[in-house]
Amino acid sequence: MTDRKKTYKIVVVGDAQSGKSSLLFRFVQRRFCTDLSSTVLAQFFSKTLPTGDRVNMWDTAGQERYRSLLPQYLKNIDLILFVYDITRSSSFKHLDEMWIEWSRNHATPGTKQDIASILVGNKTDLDVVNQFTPHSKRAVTTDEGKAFAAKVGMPFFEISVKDNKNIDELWGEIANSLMAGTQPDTPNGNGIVMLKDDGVDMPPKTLRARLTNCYSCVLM
Ligand SMILES: Nc1nc2c(ncn2[C@@H]2O[C@H](COP(=O)(O)OP(=O)(O)OP(=O)(O)O)[C@@H](O)[C@H]2O)c(=O)[nH]1
Ligand SMILES: [Mg+2]
Repeated sequence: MTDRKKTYKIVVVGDAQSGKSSLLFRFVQRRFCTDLSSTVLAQFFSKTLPTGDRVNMWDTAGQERYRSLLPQYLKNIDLILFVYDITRSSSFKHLDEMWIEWSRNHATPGTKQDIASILVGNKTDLDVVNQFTPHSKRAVTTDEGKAFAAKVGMPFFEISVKDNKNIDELWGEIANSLMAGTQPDTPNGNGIVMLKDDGVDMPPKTLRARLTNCYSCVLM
């Protein structure tokens, strides 16, 4: 046994405007950021688990124009978050029609044999009916989300990044999933994630210069 810390890598994919960057901001900075611009290519976030293990998170651009450049961010990953917006059915359909298969075609596993996946429906705060909004903006029901999650074999969370709803629960699932079954003394599980020519595990200086932002935090 060794007490060397591990480094996990996760990637977040889904349609533009579904709230991927907002979610990672919420994880790392514990706040809802209202003035985010649409992500250009990818952004890097990092957060440390209570065990001291690090979770490096790549937030990818949902806009189609960047798609051909994204596969490099899917190398050596441990977990993928598939995010859709519950108020836009197209963002839900595109997971089924495109994002999941596209990710499986390009992803390669990191510290573990299998890549875990979690389905996330965001913006539940818009599912309200009151005197100002007589109709809910929800376009994808919870049951549809659950049924799809069952079909593709993923845990499912409906969240509101804005209202901080289910965010800790989602982070808990991510942490559990990453820590489950890790072999501390195997070559792939010894806590050292090597930079590889064909992949991106940490933002190297050249790449960092091209990224719009890099965020890091050591809070759980
Ligand atoms: N009401 C509401 N709006 C949200 C929520 N999460 C994100 N948004 C808003 O949705 C818009 C898109 O959020 P982003 O986080 O930039 O979306 P993205 O998926 O990163 O988009 P791309 O970078 O273009 O792929 C922004 O205006 C956010 O403020 C939420 O939980 N509720
Ligand atoms: Mg973004």
